[in-house]
Amino acid sequence: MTIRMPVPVVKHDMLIGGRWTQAESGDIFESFDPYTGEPWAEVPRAGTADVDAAVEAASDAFRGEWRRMTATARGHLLRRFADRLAAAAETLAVLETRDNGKLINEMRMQLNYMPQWFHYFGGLADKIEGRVIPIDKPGVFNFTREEPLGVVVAITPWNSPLMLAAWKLAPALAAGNTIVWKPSEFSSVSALAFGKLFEEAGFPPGVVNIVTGFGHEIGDRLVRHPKVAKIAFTGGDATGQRVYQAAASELKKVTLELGGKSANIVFADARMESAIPGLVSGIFAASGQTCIAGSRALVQRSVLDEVVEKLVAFAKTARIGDPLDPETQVGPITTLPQRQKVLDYIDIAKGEGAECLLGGKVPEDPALAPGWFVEPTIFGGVASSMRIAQEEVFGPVLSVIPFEDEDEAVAIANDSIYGLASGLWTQDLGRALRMPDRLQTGSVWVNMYRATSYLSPFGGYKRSGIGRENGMSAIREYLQEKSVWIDTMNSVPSPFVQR
Ligand code: TXE
Repeated sequence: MTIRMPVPVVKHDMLIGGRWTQAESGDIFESFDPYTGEPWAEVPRAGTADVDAAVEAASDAFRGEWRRMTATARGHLLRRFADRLAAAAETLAVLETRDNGKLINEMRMQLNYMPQWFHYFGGLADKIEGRVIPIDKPGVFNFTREEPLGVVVAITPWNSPLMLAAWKLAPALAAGNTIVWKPSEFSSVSALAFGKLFEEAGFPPGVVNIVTGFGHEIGDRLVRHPKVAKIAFTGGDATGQRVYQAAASELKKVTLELGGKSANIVFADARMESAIPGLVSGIFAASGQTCIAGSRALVQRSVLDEVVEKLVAFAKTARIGDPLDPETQVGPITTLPQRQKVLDYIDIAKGEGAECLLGGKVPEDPALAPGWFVEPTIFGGVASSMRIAQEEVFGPVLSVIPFEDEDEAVAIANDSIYGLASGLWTQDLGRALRMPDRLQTGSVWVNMYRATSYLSPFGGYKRSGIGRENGMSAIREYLQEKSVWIDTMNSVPSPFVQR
């Protein structure tokens, strides 16, 4: 048990056009520490006037020095940012943990890894090449250019605030776009510290702007602003749908990453020493607040009793506590409404007849009472048709669903509106190669879970999203191709016939 020293509440500014500023209205909102349940920071509550100012600044920056900079110089800036980020990793990790309650170990891992995104995409900046097309028309030279889109709006959630922003900002900047970033109203503090590093690295003013505020107040203006070319969004699917509809009405491009209901499938031939911690890490790490949470454990019936017994025994040992304490394994839920949503789903599962095998409530330890905790919870007796097996809870709640054979495992795994990720535990090589072809998800992990990299594409099938983040595919999401035609023969065309 750690004793936290109280920290003074700090008032932060947001970043618009290279200026650190309050909202035009002067309004602020409080950011809460989910472990203490107390406000610990004050953040500007941007309104539409601030959004307009940020988009104008990004639009001016897009046409200014940034646009004239060589791709090599742009890449160099991104790599300089990566070095600044590496130096600030520990400070940022602590800010993230205070603001969103995720484990310090997890945030350290994310922050120490994050510079790679800026090194990798910085390296790609000057490798974006057009093509010369062997065009079929005599006397014509045809080539393509890869051009940035313009102003990109990045809208990010609270669960991994900086990592999910890095996945958008690094490729978007490498491609030559400018940014207006709106972090979640539940986790804006680390974003503002991140913004300072762009300044230190030497990015021209207005290339990266950060507006803090509520999605329901400024989200629509951000998405619909006529000078915004693209929206890169991570969040819930209901909000994603709203963003997509607003973007569609203005014909804007989108990348959407919208969560899931991922199946973590254990076959009887699995190495149980790996599979059991794999199931636990899939759901209880990050208190289940990750888009790739393996919230459905599909277990082959012949080993169901053994797996459930070991799973419950292992999960029982998880240490719940202060997320800033490196010994803690399960931290609080980031937001109060989210905790209520998790508790509501626990009631729904009980009402549907699922059997609560572990947890299912707020911890009784009085030391944890001020924080927004829910105990790691495991339900047995779950049928795939139940709401607890179909809907994203985004909390430490695991549903165990039995299956007989491979066909049934595939049918249950794919019985979801989502398709973000799946996990598979088996020692059968044929099955390890066969199953990824049958699972309708953007990522499949075999004998591992919850791995992502700047090198490998990430995104969803079905309602889990549109487009890909990370790897070579990601930079294409922020580029548009232009075809240039040049007559090389001074020919005199017939005005009435298409060339
Ligand atoms: O997310 P929202 P919430 C899921 C999870 C969770 C649910 C709701 O199931 O319980 O979503 O969480 C901004 N126009 N995920 O309400 O609303 C908002 O300010 C434009 C999955 O916290 O999706 C924030 O910056 N933007 C997930 C961002 O959208 C709007 C991560 C995400 O918030 C907006 C988080 C609007 N009208 C939650 N309304 C994942 N995929 O990892 C809100 N926003």
